[in-house]
Amino acid sequence: MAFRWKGDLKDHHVTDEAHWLNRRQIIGGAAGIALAGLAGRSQAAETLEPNSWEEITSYNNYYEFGTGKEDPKAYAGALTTKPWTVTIDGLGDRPGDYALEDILSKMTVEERIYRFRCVEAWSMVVPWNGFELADLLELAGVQSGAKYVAFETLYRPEEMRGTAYPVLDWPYVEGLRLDEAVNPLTLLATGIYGKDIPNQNGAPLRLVVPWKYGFKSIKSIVRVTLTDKEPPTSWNKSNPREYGFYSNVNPQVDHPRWSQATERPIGGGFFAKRKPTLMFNGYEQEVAGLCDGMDLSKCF
Ligand SMILES: Nc1nc2c(c(=O)[nH]1)N[C@H]1C(S)=C(S)[C@@H](COP(=O)(O)O)O[C@H]1N2
Ligand SMILES: [Mo]
Repeated sequence: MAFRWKGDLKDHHVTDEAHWLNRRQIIGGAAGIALAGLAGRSQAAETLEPNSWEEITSYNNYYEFGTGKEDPKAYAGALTTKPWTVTIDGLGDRPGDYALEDILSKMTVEERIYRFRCVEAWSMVVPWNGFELADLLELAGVQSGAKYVAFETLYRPEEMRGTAYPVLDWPYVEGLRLDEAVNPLTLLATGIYGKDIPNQNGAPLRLVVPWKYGFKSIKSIVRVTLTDKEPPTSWNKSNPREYGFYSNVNPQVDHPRWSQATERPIGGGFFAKRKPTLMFNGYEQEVAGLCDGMDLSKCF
C-alpha cells in the first residue's frame, strides 16, 4: 500500500489557524521531500493551500438544516451534540452503544489536509482532525461475513428545521465497501484547524472520504453497521440515475446534467479560474486498487 506520505501530513499539536498556517510551509516542505522520494508517483503529496476557516464553515451542504449553502451555518447551531452516542451494530464482535468520549479515548486524532470535491463541481482544501475509520472498525471487531459499512446521520426533527421538507428520505444514510472503509485515507473527522468541528460541518463526528464526491462524507453519525449487503445511500435512493453507490471522483464521467472535468475552487471569487478535476480527486495511487477488476464506468 503506497501510503508513505501519511506521516508528513499530520500534526498533533495544532491549536489555532494562525499557528497552523505558520506550520504549513514546514509541512508542505516535508511533503515535497516525500513526493520527491516517491518519484512523483502521488499527486496527494503536493503542497495543498487550505481554505480559510471562514470559507470552510460558511459554505456548506447539510440538507437537514436547509438546502441553501448558508443555511447550515445559520441553523445548525440548534443541534445538541453533547452527549453523543454512536451505535455500532451488525456483523461485529463488540456491538453496542458507545459514548463518543469513550471512543475518542481509544483513538489517535491526527491532522489530515485533504482535497474535498462536491459532485456539484465546487472544491475546497480542508485541514481535518480525526482518526481512521479502520481504527473504529477494529474496536467493533469486524466479522468475516462483513462486506460493507453503513452509516446513519442523527434524525432529530425538532433541532433540524430542514427535515420538515421531504428533500431526502431522512435520516441521511451512506455506505462504503469494507476495503474502502479500511483504506488509511478514510477518516472520521472531529475537528478542523485544530478546533472542534462546527455543527454545520457535521459535529461531532463525520466521515471524510477524499477520493469520492462530497455526499459520501456523511455528517453527524449516530450509527455504524457492518453488513454483508450493499447498503442504501441517500442520494442514490433519491436519484439513482445521477448518483451511484461508488461515486469516485472521475473527471471523465460527467454528471448527466453537467461536466465533471473541471471544478470551481471556493474562495477564489466568482471569476476564479476553474481547475481541472483529478482522477480520484488526486488520490489515485492510494485508492486505484479499489477499482481493480471493475468497469470504471461502474466504479463511479
Ligand atoms: N447528513 C448529511 N451529510 C452530508 C450532507 C447532508 O446534506 N446531510 N451533504 C453532503 C454533501 S453533498 C457534501 S458536498 C458535504 C459537504 O460538507 P461540508 O459542508 O463540510 O463542506 O457533506 C455531505 N454530508
Ligand atoms: Mo456535495
